[in-house]
Amino acid sequence: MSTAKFYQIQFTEYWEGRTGQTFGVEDLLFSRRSPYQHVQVWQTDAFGRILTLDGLVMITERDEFVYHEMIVHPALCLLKNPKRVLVVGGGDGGTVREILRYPDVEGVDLVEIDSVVIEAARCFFPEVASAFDDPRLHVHVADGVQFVQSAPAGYYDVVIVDSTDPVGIAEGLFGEDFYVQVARILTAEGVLVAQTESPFDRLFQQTIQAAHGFLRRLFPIVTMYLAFIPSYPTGMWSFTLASRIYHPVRDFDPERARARIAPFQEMLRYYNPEVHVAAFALPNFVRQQLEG
Ligand code: AG3
Repeated sequence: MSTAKFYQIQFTEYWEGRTGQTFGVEDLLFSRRSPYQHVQVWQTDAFGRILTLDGLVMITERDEFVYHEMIVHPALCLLKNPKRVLVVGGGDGGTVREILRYPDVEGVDLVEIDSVVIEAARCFFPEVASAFDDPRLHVHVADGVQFVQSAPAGYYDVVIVDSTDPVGIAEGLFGEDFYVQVARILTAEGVLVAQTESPFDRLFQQTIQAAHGFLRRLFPIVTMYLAFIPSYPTGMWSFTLASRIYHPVRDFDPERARARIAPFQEMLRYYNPEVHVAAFALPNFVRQQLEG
């Protein structure tokens, strides 16, 4: 027998019919059905460890930095001095890790519905889950929709929605009622960021279009920006940033951003002030989708 590696075991995330991305699996490290979803951790050849929920890639060791830096730093560098941040979803801890890099952030609430996700991340992705012991972090194992409903008005400087796809448990996190509440709990200068799927994938286009429609009624400024995430369906990923006062490009001060990220600049592998501005430049087909 040859000793060459032969990946007879593969994992595929399908995103359009039978089209998808296949990962060579060396081992299945964790597999548990929580009350909400099937949580799995795979050891793969090219992407290192991968966390999937119901067969959808959430994070990989190789490219999680792109998603986590890009869901956090545009908003945290747009504002002068955000102190209170809410993360809905994001139980793997990558988003709060990036937020807690800012010394002047005073408190972060992380609301994750599924404790198994937190457990799997802490066990198999220590570098992603590295901020869980920060005293400024408050973890709530709870339903994000309910949490937001009972949170005080005008409290958070930034709300980040780090959800899975808009199917099943995460559907509410793409709905109008939820964002009405998000708008209520943000400060006047507050900023909302949500992951909004791939503009290239036809599956969720209508959901995202509809979300932009009602967000425009709730916030004067609603923008989309992009990042390259090779392990996600199509590799082209979008985030939506909404705000009442600050426009993410027109009101962005690159020098101030540079000063804000200076204490941890060498940790950043994707975000910089130039990427910030460039990420908001949208290809024509994406612009057209948003114009609906
Ligand atoms: N949030 C997942 C984004 C959606 C990925 N979708 C997919 N693979 N079909 C990731 C959570 C990271 N903190």
